[in-house]
Amino acid sequence: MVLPRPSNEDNYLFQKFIRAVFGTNNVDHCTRLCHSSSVAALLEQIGSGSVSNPFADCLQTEVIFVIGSNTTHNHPVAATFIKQAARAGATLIVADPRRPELADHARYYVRFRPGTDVAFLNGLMHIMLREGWYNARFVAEQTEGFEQLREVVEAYTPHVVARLTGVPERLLGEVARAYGTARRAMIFWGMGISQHTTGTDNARCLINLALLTGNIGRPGTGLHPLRGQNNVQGASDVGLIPMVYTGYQSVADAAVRQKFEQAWGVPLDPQPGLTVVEIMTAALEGRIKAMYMMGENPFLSDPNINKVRKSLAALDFLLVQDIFLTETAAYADVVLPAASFLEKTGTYTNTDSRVQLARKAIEPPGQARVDWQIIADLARRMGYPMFYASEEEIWEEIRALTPVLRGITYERLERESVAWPCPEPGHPGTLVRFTSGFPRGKGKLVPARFAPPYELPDADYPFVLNTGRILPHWHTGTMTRRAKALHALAPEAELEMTAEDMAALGIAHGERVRVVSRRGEITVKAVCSSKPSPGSVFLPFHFREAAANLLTVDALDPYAKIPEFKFCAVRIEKLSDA
Ligand SMILES: Nc1nc2c(c(=O)[nH]1)N[C@H]1C(S)=C(S)[C@@H](COP(=O)(O)OP(=O)(O)OC[C@H]3O[C@@H](n4cnc5c(=O)[nH]c(N)nc54)[C@H](O)[C@@H]3O)O[C@H]1N2
Ligand SMILES: Nc1nc2c(c(=O)[nH]1)N[C@H]1C(S)=C(S)[C@@H](COP(=O)(O)OP(=O)(O)OC[C@H]3O[C@@H](n4cnc5c(=O)[nH]c(N)nc54)[C@H](O)[C@@H]3O)O[C@H]1N2
Ligand SMILES: [Mo]
Repeated sequence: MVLPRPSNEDNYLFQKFIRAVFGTNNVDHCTRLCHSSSVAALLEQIGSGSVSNPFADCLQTEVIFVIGSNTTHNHPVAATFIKQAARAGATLIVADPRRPELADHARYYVRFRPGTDVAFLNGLMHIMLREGWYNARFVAEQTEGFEQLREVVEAYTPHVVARLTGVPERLLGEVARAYGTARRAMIFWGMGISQHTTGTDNARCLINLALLTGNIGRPGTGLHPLRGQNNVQGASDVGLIPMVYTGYQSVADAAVRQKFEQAWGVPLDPQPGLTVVEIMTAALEGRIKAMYMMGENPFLSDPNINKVRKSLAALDFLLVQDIFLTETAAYADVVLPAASFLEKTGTYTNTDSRVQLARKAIEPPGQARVDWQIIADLARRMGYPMFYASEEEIWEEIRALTPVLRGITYERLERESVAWPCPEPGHPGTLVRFTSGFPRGKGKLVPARFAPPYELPDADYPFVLNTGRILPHWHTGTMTRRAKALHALAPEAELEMTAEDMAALGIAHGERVRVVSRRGEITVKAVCSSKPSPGSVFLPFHFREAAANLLTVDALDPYAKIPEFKFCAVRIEKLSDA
C-alpha cells in the first residue's frame, strides 16, 4: 500500500496519515457540528474564520491554554507538541470539566462546572483588567469595544465566578496572571467550547482574551480551534457552508454572486441555505423533500436521533453516497458506492490551513467511483454541463474564483504544502496570520454574558451527560469499528461515572445500566472513572448499540446553529430496578 505523498515536514506526515485514514472528505456536517460557533465568532471579531497560528507554534510560546479539548485522544500529534512544549518549560493550563489526560502535563488544571465557560473566562478577564494584566497599547491601537467589554466583565468578580463555576478564587487568580502577564501565549480549544447553545459566546470570550493581551499576530501567540475531520478546513474553505462561496465570499454579496454566476453560467440564490440540524427540522415539516447525503452518517451523529429517524422517513427521496452501507443508508432510496481516500487524488487542508496534495494509490473496488465524478455525472444527467478532465482542473477553477487560494497550484503542491492566504504564485503562504492587522480592520471585543445550558438537571433527570470521543474510534464507527485491532481496544461503549455517584446509586464497576433522557434511552456498561466531574457522566458517541445521540438534545446556538452535544440531563437506572 502506498501512503499519501508526505509533505515536506516529517512531523506532519504522521498526522496526515491518521487523518487520512480515519477522516473523510466530510463537508458542512463537520463544520456545522464542530466549529461553526468558533468560525462565527472569529469572522465577527477578526474577519477571518481560520486559525491564527499553526499548532507547532506552541514550541515557541510561554503559556499554552487548552480548553474543552481532549487533545491526547483527538489531536494526538498536536498533543505531542504541547507535551514537548510543557516539558521544555512552557506553562500549560488545561481547563475542562472532565479531566483530560493532558492535565497530567499541566501546571494548572482547572475543573469547572460544565457549561459555565463564559463565567469562567469573564472571571479571568475581570482579574486581568483589575490587575492591569493586559496590553493597553494593543487594545487602544488594534481593537474596538473595550468599554463595553469592561462594563460586562465588571460583574464577574472572583467571588461570583467561584460560585458559578466551582473554581477556587485563588486558582482563578493564578491562571489570570499566567495568561495575562505572558509575553507570548496561545489558546487551543475544541468541542467543549463550541458544542453548546452558548458556543459562539464561549468562543467570543477566548478571542477577547487574545485581543486584550495582544496575543495574536506574532509567532507563538494566537487562537487555534483544533479542526475536526481531516479535510473539514478545506471543505469550509471551498464554500461547503450555506452562507458563503469559496474563500468565505458571502452569498449575499451581489458582486461575489455575479462573479460565480458568470463562471458557472447559472443564476444563483442570494439567500443563505439551511444548516445541518435545520435541514432535519425542515424535512420533518415537509419543507425539504429530497436529500443527497455524501460522506456523513447523521442517523448516528446528529443530536436527538429519534427525531432524525422521523425526518429521514418523511423524505420523498434520499440518496446516500458512502464507502460503506451506513445506518443512514438503511433509509435511502438509492445508495451510490464511493471511492475512499486511497482510491482518489485531491487536496486536504489541515488544521493549520495547509493545503496538501494526496495521490491515488489503489483502484476503487467493484463499482465504487470517485465522489466528484459521480456528482458531475448526476449534474450532466440533470441538464447541467459539468465537465472536468481532472482534479487539477477543478482546483484551477477554485483558484481562479478565490483570491486567498490563487497562489496555490498543483505544480507547487507536488513539492510542498502551502497555507493560505496565498494570493499569488510567488507568495510563500501564511502560517502566522494577522501580522499587520485584521481583515475586518480593528479586532472587535465582543462581551458575552453567562447563560445556563438549555436543559438543566432536575429531580427526574439529575445527571449531566457529556458526549465525545475516545482515541480508538472515529465518530459513527463506520470505518474504525470494522478494524479488528481498534475493535479489540474498544469493543463496546462505556459510561464513565465517578465512584461517589456510582456508590450513591448502588452501581458496581462494569454493571450494565439504563441511561434515560427526555428523548430516548439506552443500556450501557457503567465504569468507574476519576475523569468526570461529580454529577456528570461521559459517553462516547461511536457505538450504534448504545447511541449517545438517542439521548442528546437538538437545541442550537442561536448564532451558529451548533447543537448542544456537550450538555443534557439524564437519569441513570439500575437494570434490576426496572
Ligand atoms: N480518535 C478520534 N479523533 C478525532 C475524532 C474521532 O472521532 N476520533 N474526531 C475528529 C473531529 S471531527 C473533531 S470535531 C475533533 C474533536 O476533538 P475534541 O474537541 O477534543 O472532542 P470531544 O471529545 O468531543 O470533546 C472535547 C472536550 O470537551 C469537554 N467538555 C465537555 N463539556 C464541556 C464544557 O462545558 N466546557 C468545556 N470547556 N469543555 C467541555 C469534554 O470533557 C472533552 O474533554 O476530534 C477529531 N479527532
Ligand atoms: N453526541 C455527539 N454527537 C456528535 C459529536 C459529539 O461530540 N457528540 N460531534 C459531532 C462532530 S464534531 C462531527 S464532525 C460529526 C461527525 O459525524 P459524521 O460525519 O456523520 O460521522 P462519520 O462517522 O465521520 O461519517 C462519515 C461517513 O463518510 C463515509 N466516508 C468516508 N470516506 C468517504 C469518501 O471518500 N467518500 C464518501 N462519499 N464517503 C466517505 C464514512 O464511511 C462515514 O459513513 O458528529 C457530530 N456528532
Ligand atoms: Mo467534528
